[in-house]
Amino acid sequence: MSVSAHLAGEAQRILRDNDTGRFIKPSPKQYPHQWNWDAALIALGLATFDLERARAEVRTLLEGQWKDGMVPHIVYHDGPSDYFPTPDFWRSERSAAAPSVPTSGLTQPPVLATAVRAIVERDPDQGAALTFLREVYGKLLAWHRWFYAARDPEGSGVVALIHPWESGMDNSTRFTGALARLTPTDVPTFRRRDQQHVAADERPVAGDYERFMYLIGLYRDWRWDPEALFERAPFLIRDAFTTAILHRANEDLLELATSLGEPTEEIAGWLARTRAGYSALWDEAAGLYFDLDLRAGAPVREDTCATFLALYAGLASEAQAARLAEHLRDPDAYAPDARTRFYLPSAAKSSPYFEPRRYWRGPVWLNINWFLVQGLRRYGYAALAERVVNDTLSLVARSGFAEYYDPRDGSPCGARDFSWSAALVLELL
Ligand code: 9YW
Repeated sequence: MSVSAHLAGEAQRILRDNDTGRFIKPSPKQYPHQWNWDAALIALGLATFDLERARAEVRTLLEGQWKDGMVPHIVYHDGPSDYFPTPDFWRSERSAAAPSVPTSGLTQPPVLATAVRAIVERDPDQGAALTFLREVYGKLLAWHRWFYAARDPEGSGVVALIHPWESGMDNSTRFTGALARLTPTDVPTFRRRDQQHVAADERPVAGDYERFMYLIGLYRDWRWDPEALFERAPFLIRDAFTTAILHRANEDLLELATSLGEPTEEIAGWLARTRAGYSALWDEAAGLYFDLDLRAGAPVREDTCATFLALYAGLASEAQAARLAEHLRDPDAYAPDARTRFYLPSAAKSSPYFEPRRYWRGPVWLNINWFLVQGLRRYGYAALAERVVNDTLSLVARSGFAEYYDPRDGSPCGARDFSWSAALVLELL
């Protein structure tokens, strides 16, 4: 059997093993509920071999959608487990917009419309594909509308996060400054449970975790009201990463609208708004995109993998893309050298905060590699894209489908048999 046939078989096995029947868990033990962008990436991988199962994953995620359009970051279909936060910690029922199924009160990067487009376009039965699309289209549109209304009420074109968890990159080095400025008071009582299945030095430090809980405590007191959150949240960051994913998802949503004969003006307006606003994040001297910390009133001058998502979204000019590609080839920043052997460390090696095994502060993540590959191909950097694909496949071949990997030696970190790692390898093969 060829190496790729073997990897594909293993990847499909992991997705089947993590399938609870209603949704696919991110991993066997660590994350026993349905996560938002995990579900979208999983659906994308499922669409390579089982379209019906891919559609089901989208439907179950959307069961958690709030009445105001937000698709939450965790949906607890089966109630509590040994994962913390438990459903009751969020107090989401304090919001009139919450659905009947228990969910978190935050959102996550909106990859879903991109996955839905793949599911629709790959279906040989276009009649069935359009029936499915009609069922979900309005929900996707409502979520994107919520993003622009709730998280960019000022119309800047760049959406803001109220919690690091919303980026999906919880303890990224780009949040270190903003988190350090918080003084947690009245933190709800909690007991961390994330270290029971994964080594403590591969997880966020205690100070970060306390701040994550502090923010949730405030927001649940404010009944998860989007206006109050935007006005008062002590953590408010206009995020280059989420905005790039949203922009790309809007390109996909526009295509889907066209195939249904739905109006496209509103989506075209969002695309124009983000295209105009995103350029404000570019720092010409550094040659990088930086988030904007609205509470500090200053750019977040941290070099992380998030900067490359502008390529995925088509938001960079040719000249900006060339600077980013040059940066990718720099061994002091991201390129493999004597210190690291694999693309793409999640934070630049030159960052004082770089930690090669600690979660989002240095390890390689396969979803980030997948976004990067799409972006490099989009701008014609085919050789660099192939290098990232090869690194991704050799990580999996040597260390299995881990949650993340140490870029120095490719050893596995975090959970094993991780669903989006499996799904995205199916996409890349
Ligand atoms: C946690 C499920 C989620 C991902 C996030 C990742 C992590 C949950 O796991 O967050 O408890 O730390 O950071 O991106 O969606 O895989």
